[in-house]
Amino acid sequence: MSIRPILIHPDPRLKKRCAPVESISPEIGQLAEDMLETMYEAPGVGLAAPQVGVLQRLFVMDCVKEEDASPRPLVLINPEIVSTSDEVNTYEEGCLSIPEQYAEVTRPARVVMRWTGLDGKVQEEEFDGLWATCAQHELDHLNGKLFIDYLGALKRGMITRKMAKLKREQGRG
Ligand code: K2U
Ligand code: ZN
Repeated sequence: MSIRPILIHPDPRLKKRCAPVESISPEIGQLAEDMLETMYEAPGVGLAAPQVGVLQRLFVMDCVKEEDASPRPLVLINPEIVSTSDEVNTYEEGCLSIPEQYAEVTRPARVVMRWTGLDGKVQEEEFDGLWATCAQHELDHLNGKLFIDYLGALKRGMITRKMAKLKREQGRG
C-alpha cells in the first residue's frame, strides 16, 4: 500500500485518452489499492488512474459520506456509460488535480455504468446523487477531460494560470 503523488493541472498526461486495461494483473490490483489509499488520504470521493500518472482506463470511488456508515470502495476497470437520465443535476465540483478550485457543473442526475471488477466479473449498476456526479467526473478523466473544460474559456484560463503559478512556486510535478 502506498500513497502516490497526484498530478496537478496543467499536465499533458491529464489530457490524454487512456488505454483499456488489457489484463487484471497483480500490478493493476496494487495500483487500485494504492489509488484507494491515496483517495482516502487526500481526502476525496474518487480518483482516476491518469491522476497518478497511469494512463489506463480505471478509477476508484467511495461516495459514502455518512460518518457511521461503512465505506464502499469501488474499483471500476474499463468503465462505460450504458445510459443516462434526461434529468440533470448541478453540483459544485472540485478536482484533486486542480486544488481549491470549484465550479458548478451540470450532468445527468442518474447514470447506468458497466465495468469489470478486480475479480474479472462484469458489473452493471445505476448511480444517482454524488455517486453519479463522481462516476461521470472520473470517466471524463479517462478521456482526458477535466471539469474546467465545461466552463467558459475565461474562467478556465484563469484557473489554469493560477495552477501553473502554484506549480512554479511549489515545484510540484
Ligand atoms: O477526480 C477527482 O479529482 C476526485 C474528486 C471527485 C469528485 C469531484 C466532484 C464531485 C464529485 C467527485 C474529488 O473527490 S474532489 C473532493 C470532493 C470531496 C467530496 C465531494 C466532492 C468533491
Ligand atoms: Zn478530478
